Amino acid sequence: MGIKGSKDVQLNDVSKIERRMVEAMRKRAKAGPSPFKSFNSILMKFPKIDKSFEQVRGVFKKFDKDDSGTIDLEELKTCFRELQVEFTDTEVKAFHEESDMDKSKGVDFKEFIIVLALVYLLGETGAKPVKQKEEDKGKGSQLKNLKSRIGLAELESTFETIVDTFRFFDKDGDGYVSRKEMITAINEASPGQSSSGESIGVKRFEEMDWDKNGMITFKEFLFAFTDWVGIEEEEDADEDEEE
Ligand SMILES: [Ca+2]
Ligand SMILES: [Ca+2]
Ligand SMILES: [Ca+2]
Repeated sequence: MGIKGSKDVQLNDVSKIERRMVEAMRKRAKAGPSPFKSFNSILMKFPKIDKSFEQVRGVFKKFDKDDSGTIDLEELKTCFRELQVEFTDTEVKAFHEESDMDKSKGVDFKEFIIVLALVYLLGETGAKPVKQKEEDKGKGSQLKNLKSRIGLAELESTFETIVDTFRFFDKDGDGYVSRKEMITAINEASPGQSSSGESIGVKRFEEMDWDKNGMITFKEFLFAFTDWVGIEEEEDADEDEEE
């Protein structure tokens, strides 16, 4: 009687990268609570975050060799090679697929930020041993390489800020933001207006839950976050939904 392990079905559908990402978030949560105490303190970081994302645009353009507006798999392989981010071809392909949110077979600028964030987070957890050259020993993780190569010193702190923001929402530290957690966080941001806080929370949650599975992963969070801070696509400006 009863089907054993039916709860695991969903987990099996989760990609390896997503699982590693969830692990990375859980590890952070164990280390302590988010330094952010209010949503307002997060909002104050937005201009700085936006600025560092804009710096990534130059990197994106550099690796979009054919100027197509997206980075295809071959271009991403070149990118990783030149940044000396050491992942196997299979892994680069997985990163590419994982970050291609709209499954358009190319990584656009916003999706490229996801690639870099995944590289940063997963490189850092040491989930996979990284071969380091003798002269790089002691200089640290892949990100250090990444950072020095592309000269984006602010990107590391931006990713940290966004991870801390995610952790502000992920109250129970399980590596996902649930609908309830989103509503709680939004309510904290506007105390005394619990009914509007709740509907805003639901709206934000639905915006962020890209695959509509009832959980927000860090990837989904980051993807929506790039809109929050005001990144704009160069060509087709997204039509804003009515508030
Ligand atoms: Ca391209
Ligand atoms: Ca959670
Ligand atoms: Ca989801």
